[in-house]
Amino acid sequence: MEDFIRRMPKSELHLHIEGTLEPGLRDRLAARNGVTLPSRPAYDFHDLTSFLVGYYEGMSVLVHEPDFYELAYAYFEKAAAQGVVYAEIFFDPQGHTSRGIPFGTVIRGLRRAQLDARRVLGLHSQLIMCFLRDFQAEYAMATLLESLPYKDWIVGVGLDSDERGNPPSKFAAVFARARQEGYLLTMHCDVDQQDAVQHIRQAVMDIGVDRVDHGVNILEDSELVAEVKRRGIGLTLCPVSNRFVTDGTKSAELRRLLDEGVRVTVNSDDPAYFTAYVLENLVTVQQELDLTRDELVTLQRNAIEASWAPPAVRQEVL
Ligand code: ES4
Ligand code: ZN
Repeated sequence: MEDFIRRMPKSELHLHIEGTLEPGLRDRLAARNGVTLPSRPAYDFHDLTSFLVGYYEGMSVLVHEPDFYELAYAYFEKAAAQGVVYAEIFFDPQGHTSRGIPFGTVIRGLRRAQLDARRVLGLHSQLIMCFLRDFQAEYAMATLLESLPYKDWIVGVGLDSDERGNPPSKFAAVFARARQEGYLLTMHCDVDQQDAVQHIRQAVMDIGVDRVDHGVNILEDSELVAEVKRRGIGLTLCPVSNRFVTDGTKSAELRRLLDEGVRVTVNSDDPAYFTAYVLENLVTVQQELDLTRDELVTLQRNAIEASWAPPAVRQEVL
C-alpha cells in the first residue's frame, strides 16, 4: 500500500511553507545571517501555543530573498520526491514584515523557487497568503493592500495562527475586500477549538469561504455538513498535525466525512515540525482506517476538485 500511495500523483492544499523549515536549514541560515536562536529546542512542543512559539522563532532565520528561495525549493524537492505534482502553499507575510523584512523580499524568493520547481521538478504550485489572526484586523488589511502589486502571484488568502478569541468575524471586512480584489478565500477552523462549530458557520455562511482548513468539528452540525456538500467546499485535514495539537489524528472523523461524501483532503500542515510530509500523512490514515485504493484515489480526486488550480494544470495532474 505504501508503494501505491507513493506512486499516486498527489496534491497538497494545506502546507505552511515556514513549517517546512527543517532543523538543518534553520541552523545553516542562522549561522549565515548571524541570528541567535534560543537554546530551547524549537521542535519540542505539546500543544498549539508551544508549537507556535517555536514556529515564529524558527522563522527569524529567514532574512534575505535567497533564504526564502532555499526554504521553498527544499520543500519542493522533498514534495516532488514523494510524488506531489501540485501544491498550494501558505505563507505568513506578517511573520516576516513584523520583523522588518519587506513583503517583496519574502514573495520574490518564494516565487523564484516556484518557477524553478516548475521547470526543474515539473511541480506546479500556487501561493496563498495567510493573515495572522492574533494580530489586529487593521494589520491584516494593510498586508492585503501591500500584496496588491503581487496579486498575480497569489491565488487566495487564508487565516492562521492562534484561533482562541480570534473568530472569523474579526476579519470579515478584510476577507470581503480580498474577495473584491479577486482572491479566493480559505480559513483555518482548528480542531476542537472553543466555539469550533460557530467559527465554521461564520466562515462558510457569513464570510463565504471557498474552502475550510481543518474544520473537522463540522460533524457536530448536520446542517453545515449538508451546506458544504451542496457548495462542494473542501476541508483540508492534517492528521499527523492533529496528533500534536489535539488528542489524536481524528481519523475516525475523516472516515465519517469521507463516507458522508464531503470533499475531504489529507495534508501535512507543518511537516518539519510534525515530522510527516504528505506521504506519511496518507500512510498514517491508510493504516488507521484500512483505506482501500479506491478511497485513496477519492482523497486525491477531492484534492484536485477542491484545489484552485487553473484548468490547464488540473488536466495535467488529474
Ligand atoms: C499552524 Cl498547526 C497551526 N495552527 C495554526 N496556525 C498555524 N500556522 C502554522 N501552523
Ligand atoms: Zn495549518
